[in-house]
Amino acid sequence: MNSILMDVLRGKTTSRPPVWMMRQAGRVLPRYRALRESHTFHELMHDPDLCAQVTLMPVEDLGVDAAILFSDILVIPVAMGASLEWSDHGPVFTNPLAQYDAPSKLIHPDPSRLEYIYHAIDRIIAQRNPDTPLIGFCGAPLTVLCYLLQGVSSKHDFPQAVKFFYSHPQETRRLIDQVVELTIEYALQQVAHGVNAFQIFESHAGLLPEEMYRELFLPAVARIGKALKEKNVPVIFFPKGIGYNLKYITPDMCDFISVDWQTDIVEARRQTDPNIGLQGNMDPRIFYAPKEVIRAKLESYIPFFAAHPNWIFNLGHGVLADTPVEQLKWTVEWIKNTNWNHDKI
Ligand code: 1CP
Repeated sequence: MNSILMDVLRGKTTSRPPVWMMRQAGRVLPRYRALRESHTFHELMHDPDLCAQVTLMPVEDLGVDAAILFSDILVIPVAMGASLEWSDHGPVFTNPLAQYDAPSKLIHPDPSRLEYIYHAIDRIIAQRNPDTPLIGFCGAPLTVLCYLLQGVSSKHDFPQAVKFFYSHPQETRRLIDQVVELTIEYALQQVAHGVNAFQIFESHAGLLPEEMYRELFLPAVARIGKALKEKNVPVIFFPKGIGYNLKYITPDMCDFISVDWQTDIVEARRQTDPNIGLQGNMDPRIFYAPKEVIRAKLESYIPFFAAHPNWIFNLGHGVLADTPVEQLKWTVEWIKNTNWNHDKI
């Protein structure tokens, strides 16, 4: 595969950073919005043809260097038996598990409920340009458990889930094991069906005290990362809000860390193991600013890339739904057409 993203993930030095954006598939693209008029989110995920079309759209319409599977981290709670409906306003959990004392007994993992996703991956692999890498993904155990235990939390602080972690430590460990086991099976199936790289989304890493995250949840991420690395698939870990725990992430867990927009990228580089590459971390809200502001931010990454070429351009969290799509296109073009080595000439 002739791919700048795969080259950087494999440790090669390239003339510019690769570019893709979290949540690039769906949300902002006019063609996605048009499809959403006639199809529900559930239909777009479940129909292999539609799923392949939406997955490949950002490569065609934005010019990014990789596709990410169009699916959701919440497919794992669904495959564990959680009652989840996709409403027009997002996911709705009708029976959150934090109200029970032993939710692990109510969970019935059924891997066959994930099979439709592998059919979609087959379709994407058949339809893509062979040089376009496909990124598979899953949610990390803490983030998945937040939804399983509490459902959606308006301020993203998940008080019922956190209360459960403190009040039911044994059950919490059992649930973590159940999530990890199904997630590893899911991740390895994605690899067997052809994904080229894999991202683990820990959107709520900042929810817990650093020590608790490090002791309880980071080892669970490591189990998933190690299983993928054994298959020689590059792993990117996005621990949003992880703070000082960056130093505790080791190269056996992941190859790259996707840095959130709260953290200064130079500081993240200082704290992270030198054998782990970085991805990120432009604030997704910068696209509301005029072009000069965006250009100045992009230019600030040039000396960073010159010093640390193991870097992938991305945002510090997902693209927001009302982002002007022209700004995204302009940014991708800027990254591809800029001379990133002018400091070295
Ligand atoms: O109406 C619609 O079009 C559905 C909106 C939507 C979409 C497009 C949801 C519901 N999920 C997705 C797709 C999705 N989700 C992808 C596919 C690739 C892409 O868009 O590029 C990915 C990678 C995700 C990951 C995801 N889902 C995360 C982790 C990343 C992040 O943004 O922090 C999380 C937390 C979710 C849960 C989720 N799914 C959907 C919503 C509205 C939510 C958030 C629920 C909440 O408010 O907590």
